[in-house]
Amino acid sequence: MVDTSSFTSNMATGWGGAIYLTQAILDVSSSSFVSNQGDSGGGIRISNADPSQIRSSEFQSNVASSGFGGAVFTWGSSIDMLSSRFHDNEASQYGGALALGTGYKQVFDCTFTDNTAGTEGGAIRAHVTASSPLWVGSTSLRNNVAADIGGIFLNSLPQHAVLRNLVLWGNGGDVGGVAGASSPTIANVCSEFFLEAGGGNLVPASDPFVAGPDGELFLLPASLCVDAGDSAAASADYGVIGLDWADLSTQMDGSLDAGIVDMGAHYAVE
Ligand SMILES: [Ca+2]
Repeated sequence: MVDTSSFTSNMATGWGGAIYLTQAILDVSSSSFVSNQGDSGGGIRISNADPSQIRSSEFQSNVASSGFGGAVFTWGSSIDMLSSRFHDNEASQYGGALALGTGYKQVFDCTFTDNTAGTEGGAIRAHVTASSPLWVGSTSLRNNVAADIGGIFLNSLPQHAVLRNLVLWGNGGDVGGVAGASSPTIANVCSEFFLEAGGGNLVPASDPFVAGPDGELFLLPASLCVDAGDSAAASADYGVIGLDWADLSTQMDGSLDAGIVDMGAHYAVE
């Protein structure tokens, strides 16, 4: 267990700049990983580590110098990524912030900004199959960059991925997979691009975000993404974390989310 810890400027010539864990459970909370570097998993690399969790942590400027997952690279591991922020991480190949391999994967209430991948998935690249599904909920992504899909790249069988209550802007390709792949379930998503008909998906006319002082992606009050989410789904997702979205804010002024849930990541009010 890692709690309230800082890992800064560590370097590995192999996997996992700060942490490499196999056949054990990773439980990280309220910690920061800054400017660490490894071949793959610039911050953390885990394999066969069930069930692992990363919560309320920050990953900034970590680098996968010759492989995958600038911040975190997983394989054979179920993992919950909860209420964490990923900024300016970089992978030479895929998964600028997260490269998620086999295993059951959830990403809830996370913020991804300015992450970069050389190939696929500037923010997230996930391997998705029936036995390795992916859920991404109440998460915000802006200005992530990759040669192929700056936002979320779904490898293999995207129909086993569910994306809901997300806000994406400036990723130069928000969600995608290999040519001809099946479609994920996309619902109540606010995106720069038309992603999927129906399901409450919206295309705002301009950038819906305003950056907060600590790397938050707040929503502009008049944005289409406000009061447009799936409240029941958000309640289920935040329930995993033991939180209620109505106690959190998507707004720079700290006003609590009321009425219908807002799309995207939520933030604690100081
Ligand atoms: Ca609301």
